[in-house]
Amino acid sequence: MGVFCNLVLGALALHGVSASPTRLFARDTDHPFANDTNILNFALTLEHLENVFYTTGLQNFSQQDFDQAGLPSGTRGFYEQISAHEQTHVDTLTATLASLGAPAVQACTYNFGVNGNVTNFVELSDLFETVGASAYSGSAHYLNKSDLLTVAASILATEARQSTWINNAIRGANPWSTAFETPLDLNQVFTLASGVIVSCPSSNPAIPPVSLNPPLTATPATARPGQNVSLTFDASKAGNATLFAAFLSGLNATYVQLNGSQPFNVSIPQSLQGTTFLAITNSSTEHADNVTVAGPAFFNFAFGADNQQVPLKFIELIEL
Ligand SMILES: *[C@@H]1O[C@H](CO)[C@@H](O)[C@H](O)[C@H]1NC(C)=O
Ligand SMILES: *[C@@H]1O[C@H](CO)[C@@H](O)[C@H](O)[C@H]1NC(C)=O
Ligand SMILES: *[C@@H]1O[C@H](CO)[C@@H](O)[C@H](O)[C@H]1NC(C)=O
Ligand SMILES: *[C@@H]1O[C@H](CO)[C@@H](O)[C@H](O)[C@H]1NC(C)=O
Ligand SMILES: *[C@@H]1O[C@H](CO)[C@@H](O)[C@H](O)[C@H]1NC(C)=O
Ligand SMILES: *[C@@H]1O[C@H](CO)[C@@H](O)[C@H](O)[C@H]1NC(C)=O
Ligand SMILES: *[C@@H]1O[C@H](CO)[C@@H](O)[C@H](O)[C@H]1NC(C)=O
Ligand SMILES: *[C@@H]1O[C@H](CO)[C@@H](O)[C@H](O)[C@H]1NC(C)=O
Ligand SMILES: *[C@@H]1O[C@H](CO)[C@@H](O)[C@H](O)[C@H]1NC(C)=O
Ligand SMILES: *[C@@H]1O[C@H](CO)[C@@H](O)[C@H](O)[C@H]1NC(C)=O
Ligand SMILES: CC(=O)N[C@H]1CO[C@H](CO)[C@@H](O)[C@@H]1O
Repeated sequence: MGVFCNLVLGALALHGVSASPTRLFARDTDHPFANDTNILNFALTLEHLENVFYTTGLQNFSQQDFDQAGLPSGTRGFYEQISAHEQTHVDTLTATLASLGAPAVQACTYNFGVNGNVTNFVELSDLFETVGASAYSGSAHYLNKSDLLTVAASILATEARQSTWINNAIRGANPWSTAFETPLDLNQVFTLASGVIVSCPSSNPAIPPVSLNPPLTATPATARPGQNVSLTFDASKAGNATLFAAFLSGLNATYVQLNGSQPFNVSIPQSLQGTTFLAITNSSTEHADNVTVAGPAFFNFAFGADNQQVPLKFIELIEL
């Protein structure tokens, strides 16, 4: 998976590009086995990942490491607070599952690819918080009990604040993307997270609705709106269906039909800004897991107060 960090502002739709608002999700039709305990375990899987990431990251990186990398004063202290929040999220979801009489997943083993470089840690934290907010947004509609929805919404808001602090206060870019966070469906989230998961305890309860999509590789990593990316993925299960590059931004999806053969060349729509996910679908009107063929990939088209492109500080790209 590539994490791309660029931006541009634009307005005009391109030829061959259609934009449509995301459908309002209908409950349980694309994941008929999703239920409250499965979705809580799905969320807990992500919280464990974040918790281990911050706990071990703060063990690995001293105040001096943060200072020497030129990170703003107070950065490590705020990361300590985030780390405590993630532990609390783990504890709360675990206790909630226990109260429902359900087993809770345990932490897995991970390979974060940080390689002892604190700027890689910052870059990945931005990805995890952003994907976390998208995961809660996209899975909320599977929850059945309204009090669980309140817990999920409370965690979602905190993940989004953490993401804002990282992208804006540390990295000098936009604190938000559009008027809406981008909801991701279950397999889409798991596909992104799986890049760092090595293995999970065999005792973990299965999460029946969740599986992996084939990964999507988009190059060059530095492409931005108005520029082309070259897309490759395993299309062996896609049959002869016409495929689309679905750029997911807020509640909008912009579909570009793929022609010819791999690698597909696609121009990134000018109108995109901030966090954008790119999934390959076999539909030009919807983009839930039941029509996702590969991906998503993650882009961060960073912008400033004047809506113009800004570079992200400290690191532009990390490959998982
Ligand atoms: C693929 O072909 C369709 C139909 O001619 C066109 O609208 C679209 O822009 C093409 N896609 C690319 C990436 O060139
Ligand atoms: C995919 O699932 C959604 C509900 O999440 C449903 O509205 C849609 O009809 C499904 N699409 C297909 C092609 O099955
Ligand atoms: C949702 O809750 C209702 C009432 O509590 C229950 O009848 C139904 O089976 C639940 N559905 C799921 C998918 O858990
Ligand atoms: C959800 O489904 C799992 C099986 O995947 C089952 O063990 C569990 O009891 C179900 N939970 C609820 C709340 O229905
Ligand atoms: C911290 O270092 C340990 C030991 O090398 C490693 O397993 C872990 O993934 C690292 N964590 C982060 C966030 O860099
Ligand atoms: C950390 O990675 C960044 C981006 O690849 C690089 O610019 C920087 O020199 C690295 N720092 C160290 C201490 O290796
Ligand atoms: C795909 O198209 C080829 C050539 O038109 C055909 O031979 C093949 O059966 C088709 N495959 C499927 C899964 O429809
Ligand atoms: C959705 O996309 C269209 C076309 O790019 C754009 O005009 C519109 O402002 C977008 N809406 C939102 C809510 O982002
Ligand atoms: C960029 O992609 C478009 C299709 O979206 C294609 O028409 C154009 O030739 C490509 N440009 C380059 C420089 O590859
Ligand atoms: C579309 O993709 C989904 C997910 O890979 C697959 O289950 C479905 O069969 C595909 N539909 C068509 C018409 O190719
Ligand atoms: C055939 C073709 O147009 N290839 C291009 C696809 O996109 C990449 C990235 O922009 C270009 O480097 C290729 O030349």
